[in-house]
This record gives sequence, structure tokens and C-alpha cells, in this order.
Amino acid sequence: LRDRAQREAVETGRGFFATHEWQAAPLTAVEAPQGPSDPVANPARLSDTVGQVRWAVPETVAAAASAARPWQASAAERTVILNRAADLFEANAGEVFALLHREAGKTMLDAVAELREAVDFLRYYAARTEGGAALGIFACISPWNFPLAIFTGQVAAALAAGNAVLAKPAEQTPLIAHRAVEWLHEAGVPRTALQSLPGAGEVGAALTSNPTVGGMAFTGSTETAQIIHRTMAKHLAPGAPLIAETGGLNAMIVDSTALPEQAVQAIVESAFQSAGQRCSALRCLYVQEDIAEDLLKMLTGAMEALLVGDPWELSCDLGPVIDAEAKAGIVAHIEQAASEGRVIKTFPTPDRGHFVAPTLIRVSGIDQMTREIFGPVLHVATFKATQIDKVIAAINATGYGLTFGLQTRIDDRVQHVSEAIHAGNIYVNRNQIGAIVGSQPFGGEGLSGTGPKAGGPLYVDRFRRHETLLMGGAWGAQADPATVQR
Ligand code: UN1
Repeated sequence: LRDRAQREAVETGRGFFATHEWQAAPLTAVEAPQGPSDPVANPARLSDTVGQVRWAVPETVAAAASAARPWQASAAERTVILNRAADLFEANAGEVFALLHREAGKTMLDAVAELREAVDFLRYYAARTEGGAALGIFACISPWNFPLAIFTGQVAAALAAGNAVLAKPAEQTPLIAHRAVEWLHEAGVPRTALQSLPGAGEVGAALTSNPTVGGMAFTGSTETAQIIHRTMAKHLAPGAPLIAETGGLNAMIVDSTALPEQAVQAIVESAFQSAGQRCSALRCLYVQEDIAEDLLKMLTGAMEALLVGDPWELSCDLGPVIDAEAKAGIVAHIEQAASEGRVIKTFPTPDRGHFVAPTLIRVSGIDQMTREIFGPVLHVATFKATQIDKVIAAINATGYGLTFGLQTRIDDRVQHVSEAIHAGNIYVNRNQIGAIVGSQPFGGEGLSGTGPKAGGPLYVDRFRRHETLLMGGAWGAQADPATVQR
């Protein structure tokens, strides 16, 4: 049945592919000033205009903030409305897939997983509307790499807690966020409780420095999170939470006991699915010296089989990277490595669109990597059996701690390595992407984020106040002193 629903959704999506143009604009509770408008591009087909976006500007933020009112519905009503939104997202699957392909360059595999995740976030947080009080206005700033799932996850958590939300989607992907907000409004979230502000950095800055904002959810780079943190400290109440999910320099260790086929599949998925544009993606592979030659032979063979191209084709494995700037940065990194003779393998790429071929680069260790390269580029280092603790120390020394992968058949090693590594999500004998709402909450440590994990039991609680109500005195039936945590 699910397959049939999916097939039908793909067919509906095809209707949106060829010609449909979407419109996005600030969705505010009052008439607010607006900025200029721009076309939204398709990263795989540069001649395709996916739609138009009218931008918010700092004045839009000010008007939206004054119009914002915490969501007055009861916890039970919020549950019903968020679940209704989940139904609407599912009912519009075809349009979601089309938008994810055309605006974000997502393959069908990624698009299906992303819709699933957005719906899961809505339903998971819908079940957690009880307890605590709204903080007031919550600002949500989300990235282009999960333009539906992360956008919806932040917004749904803030709404579940009863806040008013001001949401800024990434500049590259305003159209799908706009539709998501329309579905949330249609489900019954009032406009005063959810306003969306498509815009650039100045809109983010206006949100971060607006003293009426009571808390902030952010997913994006570590550097931007640090700027947000500093700005919040200057303008917002000291207790206003920052829930940040940021970058990573994610490693995998493959020792000589690993099952080669399993390791290669996990490596290919972790490094190259979503064209490597996940904060969870594998960036640095450590292979034990004894098996390195054979494993790399298998790995390059598997990479050769990956189909890079227009994600609209169902057979496509790797879509484009998000835009020209992203491509230029990744290509410069590959060229630098090539000039140093460190490119192990790369492939030709389609010349239309912002495509980058999957590439392997040799490094001496993760300490040679100074920053996260957000694309289909995997760095490879080798280690000797006796050096495993050194490798762990080098990985921890990066200061990041998002995902980590281990391929081994030694039980004691699983125990030892997983205890020693600092990372929010540790994956053993499988790929290291694709966290699942509820059963595998996702989030990092150190430079990778503040926690609590998205899709986990503690997440919504961070979006609310927890008051202690103390009652004393001798007054009728209330004579018993009571302490209530809420
Ligand atoms: C991100 O890429 O910003 O587990 C985070 C995963 C995803 C990662 C999302 N939840 O692969």
C-alpha cells in the first residue's frame, strides 16, 4: 500500500515538474514591509526557474515580532492541529517531491526520506505538547540541506511548546518552506503563532537581536552559531536558549576484521548520499593499513557505479550541490589536493548544473582537515593496528562531535572505541547518516552543537519555561502546601 501511495505521489510530482512555478513571500500576521523579489533556481538545470521569492527585510521582522502571540490553543488542541498538518504534508507528497527535486536538488531516495522525517517530527512533537509554558516568541533559522525536515522539526517543536514562531528558511530553499507554512496554517495554526520570513543574513541578524525573542533554534555552520550566540548575549534575556545543531568533521574507523562489502556500502552511503551535503556525512575515513589497498579498490569500483545527474531521474544516485558558490568551494578544495598529488580518485561530471563528482582525497589524518567540506568528497587516511588510540585522540581533538562510524568484528573494540570517542551519534557496522525521529535522536557535542537531540525526548522541553508553583497558607480545600513543577 505504501509503495502504491508513493508511486501515485511520484506521478503527481511529475505534473509539477515541467512547468509549475511557485511563489513565496513573507507570511505575516499583519501587513508588513517587504523586500525585493528574485527567481529561485534549480541547481541541476540552470535554465529552470522553480519560482519567485519576495524577501523579508529587517522591517518585516520588526512587524512580525510585534504581531506575534504565543499559541493560545490547549495542549490537546495543539496535538490535533500538528497531526493534521502531518496529514496535509502526506497528502501533498507529489508536490513535496517535485519541490525537493527542483529547488533543493534531492534524489527520489532523499526526497522520500525527507518527507517521512518531516511528518515524523510533526507527529512526535504533537505527542509532547503537555508540560511547561511557552517561552514567548521562538525564532527558527534552518538550512537548505533539509529544507523541509529541519525547517518543520524546529517549527513543530516550538509550536508544540505553545510558542509563537518566527521562522527563517534558508535563502536557497524558500519555496518548500512557504508551502510547509501554508499547510501548517491550513491545519489550524494561527498566523499570529507562525510567521515565516524568507530572507538573507540581515533577517537572521534582525531575529537574533530582537529583544522580544525568547529563544532560538538554529541549524547551520558552527561559525554562524557562534555569531548568533554572541548577538543573543548582547540583546536577549540571559536565559533565552540557543538550540544549535552545527557542523562536523565526521570520521569512520575500519579495522582489518571489518566485513569489506558491508564497510564499502556504509562508506558510500555515508560519504556520498545527498551529494555529501549532510552535517552527519562521513568526511574522514581511517582504514587499517593491512586492508587499505583492497578496500580502496572496492570503494573506487563502487563510486564508479554511482550515477551523477539530474535528480529528476529515478535512477540518479547523486544530485547536484546546492549552488555555484558551494560548487566553487568544493572544486577549489579538490584542485588544491590535486596540485599536491593527493587525489586518489575522481570522475567526470555532467557539465550542466552544479554537479561535483564523488572524490577520494588522501590525508595523513583528520588533523590535516581544517574545515568541513560540504560535498561528495571523502578524505582517506591509513593507520597501523597499534595506532588506534592515536586515531581516536586525533578525531576527538578536532573539537567536533557529531557522527562517528566503526566497522569491526571485535566486540571489545566496539566497547572501547565507542566509550572513547566524543560524538553525539556513534554508528557501528552500518552507515552513519539517516537518524530516525523517536528511535534514533540526532545531535552533536562540542563544536557540533548544543543538544538536546532533535527527535528525542528532551527536545521540546528546551522550547519552554519550567516554573515551580509553590502554594502555602490555610485557605479552604487548598490548605495542603503543594509544589508543582510544570
Ligand atoms: C544536517 O545535515 O544538518 O542523520 C543534520 C542524518 C540527518 C542529518 C541532519 N538527520 O543524516
